[in-house]
Amino acid sequence: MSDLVDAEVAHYPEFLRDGERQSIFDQLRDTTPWEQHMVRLFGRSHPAPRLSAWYGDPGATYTYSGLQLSPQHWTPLLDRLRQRVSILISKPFNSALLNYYRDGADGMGWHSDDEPELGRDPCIASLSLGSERRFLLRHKTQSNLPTSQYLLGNGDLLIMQGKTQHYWKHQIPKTRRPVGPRINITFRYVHVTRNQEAQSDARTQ
Ligand SMILES: O=C(O)CCC(=O)C(=O)O
Ligand SMILES: [Mn+2]
Repeated sequence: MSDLVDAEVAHYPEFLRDGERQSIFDQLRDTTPWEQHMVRLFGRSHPAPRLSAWYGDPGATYTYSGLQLSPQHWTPLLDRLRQRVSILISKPFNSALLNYYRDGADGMGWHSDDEPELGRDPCIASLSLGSERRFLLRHKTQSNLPTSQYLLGNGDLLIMQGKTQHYWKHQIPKTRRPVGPRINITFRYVHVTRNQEAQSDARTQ
């Protein structure tokens, strides 16, 4: 566990075994229906500097940057990874956001994973594959606290829980250094409202 104030962050380097990482990366890169979502920045819509896909249980709809994402069905691979992470930390997950950073020109700006459907004190489990990238955390109000950095390498798991999303923002900065592709999976638990459940029942009947 890190010693960051107002946060619970834990880094598990090499959570995935050396012998499985490449094939997991290849499968995710080649079989995921990647899309370039639009994101809103200062009131304007832009193509996100990365490719993404949303997976989850039926009804685990997620609103992200003003977008309503309906989940793809779990693949056997993603379901197995979800179970391994769940067993390690004894937490359930019903959805996953996949992000594909093709090179250093791709990244993700400062944000918190604090959408209302994630509820209070969400547990976010982030699994990284491929090239190592810097992951930064910045306190929202205490500007005297230094930015905290984790190097997320191939097969690493990072858990953020407790008050982390309330007090801290995080980002994957773009870089001019030559870096290869990276895929990140964030497992999340989306609280499905009754209304969404009814909609999803209606669709599956
Ligand atoms: O790529 C990462 O490590 C972080 C991804 C992230 O912050 C997110 O999907 O919300
Ligand atoms: Mn995030």
